[in-house]
Amino acid sequence: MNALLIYPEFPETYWSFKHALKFLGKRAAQPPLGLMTVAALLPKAWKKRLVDTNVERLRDRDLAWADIVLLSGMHIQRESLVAIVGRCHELGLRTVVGGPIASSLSPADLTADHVVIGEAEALIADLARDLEQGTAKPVYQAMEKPEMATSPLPDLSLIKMRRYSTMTVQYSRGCPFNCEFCDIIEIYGRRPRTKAVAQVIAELDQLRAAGWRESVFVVDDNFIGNKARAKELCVALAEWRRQSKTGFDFITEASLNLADDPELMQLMKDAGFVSVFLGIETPDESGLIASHKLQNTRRSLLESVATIQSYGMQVMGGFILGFDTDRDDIFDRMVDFIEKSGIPIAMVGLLQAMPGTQLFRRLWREGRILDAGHGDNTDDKLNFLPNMDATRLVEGYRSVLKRIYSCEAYYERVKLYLSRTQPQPSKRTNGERESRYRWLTVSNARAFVTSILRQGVFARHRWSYWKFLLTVVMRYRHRVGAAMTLAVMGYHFQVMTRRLSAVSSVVVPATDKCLPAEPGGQPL
Ligand code: B12
Ligand code: SF4
Repeated sequence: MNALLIYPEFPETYWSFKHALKFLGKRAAQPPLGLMTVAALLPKAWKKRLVDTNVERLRDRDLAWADIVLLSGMHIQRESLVAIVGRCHELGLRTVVGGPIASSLSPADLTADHVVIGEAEALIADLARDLEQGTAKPVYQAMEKPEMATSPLPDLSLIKMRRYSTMTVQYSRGCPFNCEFCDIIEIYGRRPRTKAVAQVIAELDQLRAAGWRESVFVVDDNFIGNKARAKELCVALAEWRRQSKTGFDFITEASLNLADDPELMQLMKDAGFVSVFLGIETPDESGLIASHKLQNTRRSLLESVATIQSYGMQVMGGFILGFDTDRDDIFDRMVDFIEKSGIPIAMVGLLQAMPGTQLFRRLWREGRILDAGHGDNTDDKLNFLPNMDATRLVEGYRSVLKRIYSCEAYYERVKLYLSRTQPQPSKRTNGERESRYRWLTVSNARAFVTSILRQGVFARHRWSYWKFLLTVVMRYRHRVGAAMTLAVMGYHFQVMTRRLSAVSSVVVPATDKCLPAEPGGQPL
């Protein structure tokens, strides 16, 4: 069998980082690890090719080569996915769709011949056999959450590595918490399952052998879901960095209770974690309680963020507007919080009721669901009827983005973050201080020059940019690399915010368009 694996295109969003990636000469942030894993699970005798349409074109001759097409994706990639499936069907090619999108939308919406819901490890052998024999079923649903020990070394040979800014490895799946709006726990479960440490080290060795030297994103749903296992990995990572003399910088996602564990933060620092994404969601405690995000309550959120930053880790934050508990003052409170947090990359989204979540089920019971949504919470479209007046909510959301991504406000946050991460002797490499110029890779040097031209010469806000650079050089010389990277990221957010603000009309959902709520059932 010739198996063609295809990753559909992402639309341009806050999360695409598209305008920043151009500076680096990269085409996408990360490769499709799901498809690379599926490829490694398929029979050895099959020939495999992978086309990520975010970094290359899908050519007719790729399709002509294939006997079967396997696609993966998130909800947000639906439009591109359905178009590719249609193109395959015109050529008489059979299609299989898997990945998180298969958990969010009904098989009929995906239009593929075969849909696989859930993780592939336990069911791929059956699927491959049925495809070979021509007896494949329309829908395969994983009945269990496989142990991660069964997850293979992803097939790195299939991707064009240099076109991505970050490589990815996965240590665990699942999260022990219970946030109402979250679909992670519905798809990957609440029991964190981890790979063996040796599996992750093998993945890093593979990346190193392929010549990768830049950042690696540990794409866990919650890296500290099982703290003991996270510590075990950190110790091994620090040792691996020392022995292999490879200074990968690691990025990951974690819950805010990371701030409660100094040992874990120190181990993460020693292992080379430079950045962590936290779901903060809202400064309003009643919103946190109502959405069951209890791990963020009974604490000072600002202090927790500052504690994590003090271990040299940049905090990126996820924020949500549109909780039922939000009042008119939520917009000012959100901006005030973000300003004080020193979180440059603050991903503020409108609440989305993702199909399959507890939130979706509740709102549907309450007759407030409009549709299955579109998978992107950083545009301004609502898929449910909010408590607050919808126009007020969308306008308030736009105003928050405008305020936090104005050049001045953004650079102030970067400076605040830099001030909290003063140079400390790093224990990363056997007590030696790492080279302060390690960040100066070819792509970073290219980004630096492009940034000077685009942001320092041609941009309207060039004076804010120069003022920022001057402060960095005078006060935070040890963090020039981090500061430049953030300046470039800021450019992406500024472009996206300008676009969103340019849309003058607010599309307000009509109250009579809600999906009918039938007792006992679910719409999807
Ligand atoms: C890294 C990551 C990203 C990266 C991009 C990675 C990439 N290139 O795809 C970044 C940070 C850019 C990103 C962005 C976004 N992301 Co994201 N992301 C992740 C994360 C943390 C890891 C993805 C990964 O590599 N997983 C590892 C692989 C091995 O797992 P997997 O893909 O699930 O694959 C397994 C199975 O699904 C299955 N499978 C997968 N594909 C296929 C195909 C076939 C044919 C078969 C048989 C099986 C199969 O087998 C695999 C092995 O078991 C996931 C969470 C997660 N646990 O996956 C969220 C996740 C995929 N992201 C999500 C979202 C919502 C987004 C955003 C839309 C954010 C937003 N709020 O707007 C944006 C969209 C990007 C954009 N341009 O706008 C959601 C998707 C939900 C959904 N139902 O669609 C997830 C699940 C997180 C969540 N909160 O629920 N993301
Ligand atoms: S902490 Fe994050 S991953 Fe865990 S349940 Fe809450 S939103 Fe989901």
